[in-house]
Amino acid sequence: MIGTARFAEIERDAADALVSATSLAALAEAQTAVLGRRSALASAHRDLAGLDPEERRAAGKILHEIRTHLEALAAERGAALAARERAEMLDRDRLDLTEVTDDEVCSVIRRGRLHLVDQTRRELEDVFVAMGFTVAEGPEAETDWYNFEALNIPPAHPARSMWDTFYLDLGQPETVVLRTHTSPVQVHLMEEQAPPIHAVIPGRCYRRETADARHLPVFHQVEGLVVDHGITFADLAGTIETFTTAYFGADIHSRLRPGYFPFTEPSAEVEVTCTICRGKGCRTCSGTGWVELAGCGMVDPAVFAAVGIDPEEWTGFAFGFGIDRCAQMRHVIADSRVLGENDVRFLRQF
Ligand code: FA5
Repeated sequence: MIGTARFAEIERDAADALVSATSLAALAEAQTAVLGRRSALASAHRDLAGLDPEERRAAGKILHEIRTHLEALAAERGAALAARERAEMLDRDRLDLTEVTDDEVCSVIRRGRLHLVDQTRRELEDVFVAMGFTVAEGPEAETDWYNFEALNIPPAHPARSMWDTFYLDLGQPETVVLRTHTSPVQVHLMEEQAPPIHAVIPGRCYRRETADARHLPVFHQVEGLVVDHGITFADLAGTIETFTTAYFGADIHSRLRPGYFPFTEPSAEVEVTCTICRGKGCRTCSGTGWVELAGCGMVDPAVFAAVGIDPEEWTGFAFGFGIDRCAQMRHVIADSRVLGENDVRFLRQF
C-alpha cells in the first residue's frame, strides 16, 4: 500500500530506530534495517513502479526527501555516539599517576635510558671537558686520504693491515671507507683551525673483524688531540694518568707500553689490569692479565706536514681510547658482544 500516511509512518519508525540506537554497533544495524535493501523505505520505492508517471514522480520526490532526512539523522546520531564512546574509553584507560608510588609507575611505564656506550661516551666527554678539552665531531664515511694517507699511511703501506677496512661503493674503487678509527678527525681539525688545539672527538668506527670477547665490528673511540707550544711526552703521560684515575678510580693499575702507529712517534699503548680476572689471566684478556684501552703518541711531523702546520713551532700528542672497551673494563663485562646485542635485560642494569 502506498500513500502519504504510509510514508509518514515509515519515516517515524525509521527515525525512532536511529535515535534510540545506544552504540555505534546498534546504529549500524538500525541503518541497515531502515535504509538498506530490505527496509520498508526500499520496498516503498519498489512499489512506485505500479503508479502512473505523475504520481510516481511526486511520491518519488517524497521518498527521496525521507531518505535524505534519515541519512542526516543517522550521521548526527553516529557523531554523538562516537564522541560518547571515545570519552568513555579515555575515562576507562586514564592512569591517575598521583595515586600510585614511583615504583608502581615504573612497573606500569618502563622508563627508557641511554645505552651503556652512550652513557660512557658522555662520562668520558665530561672528564675531558673538566681537563680543558673541547668536544668536536667528524664524518663516519671518509676518503682514503683522511683515514690513511694524511696519517702517514700511503697506499700499500704494510700498516694498512692494522685496520681491516670496509670500503663504500662510491667514486673510484677503494677510495671511500667507513672510518676504521677516529684519527682522521685529527686531520679535519688541524685543517680547519690553527693551533693551539685541545680537543676530544668521540665517534663510531667500523672494522671488518669477527666479534669476540674484546672486539666488535662496530665500536666507538674517543680521539684526543693537543697541539700547542712545547708539548712533550710527559704531558701525554700526565693526561692519560689523570683520565684513567678520574674515570676508573685510583685503584686501577694502568701502564704505557711502547707501540707503533704511523702517525705518532714515539707511540704507546695504554693498558689497564684486566678487571675481569684482576690480572690473573682469563679469556677476556687472552690470559695476559692486561687489557689495551688506547693507542697514543706524539704527533708525527709527517702529519703536521700534510696539514701545513710548522713542526718547528708546534708539537702535539694524540690518543684514541675505545669507549666500548672502557665501559667493558669499568663495569666488569667479560664479553663485549653483549654491548651490541640490545638485550634489555642486560642494558637495564646500567
Ligand atoms: C687506533 O685506532 C689508533 N687510531 C689510536 C691512536 C690515536 C693512536 C691517536 C695514536 C694516536 P687501535 O687500533 O689500537 O688504534 O685502537 C685503539 C683502541 O680502540 C683500542 O685500544 C681499543 O680500546 C679500541 N678498539 C679497537 N678495535 C676495537 C674493536 N674491534 N672493538 C672494540 N674496541 C676496539
